[in-house]
Amino acid sequence: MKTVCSSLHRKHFPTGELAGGVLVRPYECPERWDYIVSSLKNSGHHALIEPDTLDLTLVKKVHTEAFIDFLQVAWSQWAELGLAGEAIPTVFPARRMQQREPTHIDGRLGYYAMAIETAITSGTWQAAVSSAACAVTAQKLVTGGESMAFSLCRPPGHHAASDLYGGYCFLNNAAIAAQGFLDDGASRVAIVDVDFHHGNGTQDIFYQRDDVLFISLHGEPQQAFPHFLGYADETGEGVGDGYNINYPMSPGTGYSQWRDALRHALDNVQKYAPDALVVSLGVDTFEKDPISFFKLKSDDFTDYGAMMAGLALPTLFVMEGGYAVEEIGVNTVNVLDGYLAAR
Ligand code: OKP
Ligand code: ZN
Repeated sequence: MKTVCSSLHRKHFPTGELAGGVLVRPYECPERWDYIVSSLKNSGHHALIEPDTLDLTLVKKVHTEAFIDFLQVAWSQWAELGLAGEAIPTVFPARRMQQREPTHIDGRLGYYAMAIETAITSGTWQAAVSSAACAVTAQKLVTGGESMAFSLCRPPGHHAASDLYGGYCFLNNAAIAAQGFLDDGASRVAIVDVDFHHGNGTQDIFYQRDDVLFISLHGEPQQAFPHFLGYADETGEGVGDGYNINYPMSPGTGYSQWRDALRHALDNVQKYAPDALVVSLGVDTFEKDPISFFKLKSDDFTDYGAMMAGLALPTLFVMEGGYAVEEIGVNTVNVLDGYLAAR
């Protein structure tokens, strides 16, 4: 198995996240990557590949040009003001307010943010680009004939929409990779998002399309971030109607219920008969995850990796969340090893 990863992820290292009313050290931290790399090596996966240069033309099929321009300059525009901290929005275009992009950085941050826990720092853009580059490089390995590949993306991507960042995400790595599969000849791509949080960004990007089936298993929005998307009645729009499927689940959900939802999801993937599968792999469904409420155990990750292999599809695993850092590597590699053993 080949893993595509880049140490440039370290360029994104915000020191503060607003949680519980105080600035805490962000849950989405650089050591997450280190723990995963060390578990990969422990499990005999030594093929770590550097990504190729990211093709921004491909990124622009998923994100707006204005949003990309904003991400590129946000830090320098913030730093020009000589402020003490990291770039965090404070004001939003809420109901009955104008949806016009302001010029001041305070306004621009609020215009493009979907949540405020995610600070922008000097190296955020560079890290986000390296993360998306990993996803596309791994996609090209799969298109080129590898039966599966893993892109160890950091920062994650599934909360990023065409023109929104937040929830630790800037560029939607999985969506960009799915678009890459299509551009390289696939007719249909399925994305299964097993991160604890709803993949609002990915859903939104493909909501009106039938060439990408998006399926998400997640904590119900009434109780879980991102709170404003992820209900079961969101099924797609226009030609995309029927090509978006959500499985929201309540606090305390354990593996037997979660597994039933995944079985249902994978049956839907099979009916769709895609040319490739992208798995948005978050392991924050783990029982000890500090910000989530599902109860999966480490062995359950092996089991569902094997279920995914049953589809026998060219498969790209894209790293998303997981915040029980000491177990993040084991849980992630369990999915990959479960997949490989069952193939
Ligand atoms: C990113 B990914 C919970 C606050 C949640 C943001 C979570 C972002 C998760 N009290 N804050 O989907 O793993
Ligand atoms: Zn998550």
